[in-house]
Amino acid sequence: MTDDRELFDILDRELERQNTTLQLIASENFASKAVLAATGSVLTNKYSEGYPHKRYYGGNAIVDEVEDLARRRVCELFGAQHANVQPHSGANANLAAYLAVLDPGDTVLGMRLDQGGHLTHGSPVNISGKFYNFVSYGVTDSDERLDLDQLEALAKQHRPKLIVAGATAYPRIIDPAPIRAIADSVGALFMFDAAHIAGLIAGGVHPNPVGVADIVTFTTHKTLRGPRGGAILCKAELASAVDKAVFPGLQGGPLEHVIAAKAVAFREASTAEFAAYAAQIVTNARALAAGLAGEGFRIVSGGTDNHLMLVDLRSFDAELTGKVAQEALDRSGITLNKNTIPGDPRSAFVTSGLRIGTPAVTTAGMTEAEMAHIARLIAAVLRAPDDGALAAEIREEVGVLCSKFTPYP
Ligand code: DSN
Repeated sequence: MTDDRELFDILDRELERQNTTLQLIASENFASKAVLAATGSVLTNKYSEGYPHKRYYGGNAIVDEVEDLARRRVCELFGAQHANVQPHSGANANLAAYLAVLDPGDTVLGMRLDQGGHLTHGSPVNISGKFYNFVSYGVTDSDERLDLDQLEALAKQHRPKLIVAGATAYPRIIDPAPIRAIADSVGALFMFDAAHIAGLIAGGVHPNPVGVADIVTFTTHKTLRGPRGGAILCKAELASAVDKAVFPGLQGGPLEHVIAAKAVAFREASTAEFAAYAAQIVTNARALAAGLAGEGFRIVSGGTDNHLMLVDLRSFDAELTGKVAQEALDRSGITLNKNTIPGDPRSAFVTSGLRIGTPAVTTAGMTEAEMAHIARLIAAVLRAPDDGALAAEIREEVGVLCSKFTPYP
């Protein structure tokens, strides 16, 4: 197929890494072969600015079928009135949603980055925080859960045009209903960023914000297990504004090969098998959190309702940072990321916590017994993070474990 060994040898090594080490990054997953095939298809060759049946270039009749199929499937999956499947990423989907309903300088409520929110929810270093007047809410000190009282008080004080819910590092269910009520009480629009939990919603294990929120954005590659990309669902009355914001507002030619892969993923996510997968993600996350708690780690908010947990390392070892832990675990074949925890005294580059997710290992077929094993491996590494010989031993044990659960045999 190719004589470009220089590049494809590198890809072979990445395949080997994914097959032989533990992937515990909460936002990652293993897409199916059908998703990979669509992503690697000839649709990458086609320019199709515009939308189905209204394109700027010729030759798009077949592309139109692909994009129509993706839009129809995702609307059916989530019960949406309108879908835009063109956003290249979750960040682009969020920015397009803002562009659709806000003017520069408008006030928006979003979750604080260091309490679980996302960069695009108003961080000062992101365009969202530069172009719009974001005011941040967070979690309570007492139970580390979304502080709805604070959200309501800030909404009354600042009268935002938009309230953004959703998170990138928050382990609990986010119920859209009370946030809708707060938005209504101040006349705000309500956007739900479901990037992390789209697969849990599709699988019926988390409440569906579609129909409750005015706009729902999400990524297709996390719990939803599709190709890397984003999407927007909205009420019919916002369809035209959302479409105009994505193109020509923000993006150029859509990635129709990725849209084809999104269509594949939406079909996969509509099956009973996927619902069982989504439930197992949460079962596994709870088992892993319980195993880690048993090893002496404090789990932020006391547990998890979704695909991830935040681990406070200080109860295990007051000196251990997320940075050191991430690097030590990486050397041992356990891939995850350092993360700030609510009220973290350390910076985002150092942190006192880890974020650990179960979507990928669940796709690989692991269940509660493997979660207990992984908890023991993590604790063993972190008891002696500088021990190179121990890292090599654990790396071998991880390899044996992964050989029984290989995502791409
Ligand atoms: N990088 C994604 C995550 O890990 O949550 C969000 O942008």
